[in-house]
Amino acid sequence: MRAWSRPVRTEHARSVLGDAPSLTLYDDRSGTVRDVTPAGDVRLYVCGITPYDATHIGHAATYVAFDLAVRAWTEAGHRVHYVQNVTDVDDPLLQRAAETGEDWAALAERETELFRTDMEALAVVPPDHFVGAVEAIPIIVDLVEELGRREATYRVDDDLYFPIAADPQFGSVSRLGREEMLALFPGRGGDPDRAGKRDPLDPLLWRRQREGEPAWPTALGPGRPGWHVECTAIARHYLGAAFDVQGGGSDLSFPHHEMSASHAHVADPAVEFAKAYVHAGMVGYRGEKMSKSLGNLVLVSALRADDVDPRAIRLALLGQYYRADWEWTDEVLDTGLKRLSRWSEAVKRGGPDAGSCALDVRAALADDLDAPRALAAVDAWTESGGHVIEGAADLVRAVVADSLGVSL
Ligand code: 5CA
Ligand code: ZN
Repeated sequence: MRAWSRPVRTEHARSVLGDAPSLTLYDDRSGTVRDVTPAGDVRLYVCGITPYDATHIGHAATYVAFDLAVRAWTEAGHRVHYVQNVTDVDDPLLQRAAETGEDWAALAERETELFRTDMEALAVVPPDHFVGAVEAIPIIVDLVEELGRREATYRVDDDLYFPIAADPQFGSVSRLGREEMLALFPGRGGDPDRAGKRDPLDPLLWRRQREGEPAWPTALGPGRPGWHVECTAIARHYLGAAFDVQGGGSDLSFPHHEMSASHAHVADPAVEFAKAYVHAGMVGYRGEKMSKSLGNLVLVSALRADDVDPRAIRLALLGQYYRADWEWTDEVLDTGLKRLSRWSEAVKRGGPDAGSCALDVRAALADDLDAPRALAAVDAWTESGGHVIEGAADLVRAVVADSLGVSL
């Protein structure tokens, strides 16, 4: 499906400073911060939205975090191949549509469109391929058939499941113990109690058509795909094997990224799924994880409708370290608003030499996306006073635009 418009890139910082340093990221699978950047092109997959409600600040924080990575790689001279899915058919979407009486496809289309406008307002670089589950059904079916040929599918009634026992590497992505997995599974889309499963943790691959549910006629029979296999199929099809980074919020580490990787490991045991698994922390609001299912949402579109400058929203997000869990509050937004006005004034006024500020911003981002440290470097320049040097404000503007995604 269509993505959204690309924000303008000045390229000025790169022409003045040359290539930014190589990006290191915390890889959950190895438990270390490491250089995840290949020699040539970078291949990135980030799990996209399930479009049954509007983009909230938690989603925005996750996509802005991976946007910093895309920008850091681009500034370092890499071409980034970026793929993101849209889970445009799945239980939560169908449930919401049934509750409100809206057509499920119309709901998905409307919320996906709102997501596009929110991402564009936040100056998030769009993926090269923005792929809906519905349009991906043929490649998902191909993958399930491949798993079938490897004897890694079984029937429960007319539905198809994946036996986690087929994957000797199962558990290597999240590195959780079985008890922890069993505790998380039901709250994250799993159905441990379904009668007939070989293992309570086995995930659904293909759901046979039910009365009143959408279904597609395929070689697997009429039905719709399971969630994890959707991302495995889309990532492998558009990026190939052993792509560089699989990303999303930390709530996806298990089961979603574990299962997606497991499907891929069984479909082709000779290659890895992703080389690194990177997760953003969970944003909370009023003491709980911000989530569509709990309904404690701060929507990007609602803030925009209140005339909050999206650049201030972005700066508010960048003020939080991406890997930490944090709470959205009025003060977080206020800090972003104040920073935007201080920085805008400062670049108008001009300031001292900005070479070290620009290098500090790039170094902070290359160091596992330390945006708060990058902001502190710009704060220091804006507060430093002293002699106004020609071109200094232009360099600050450029690095803030290209690396941080904020046009002053
Ligand atoms: N469609 C699936 C992924 S394939 C999905 O999880 N959709 S979602 O709409 O629930 O979430 C979209 C993205 O936002 C995911 O990467 C998820 O991890 C992230 N996310 C959801 N809630 C939060 C939150 N409160 N804080 C930070 N990130 C969040
Ligand atoms: Zn996904």
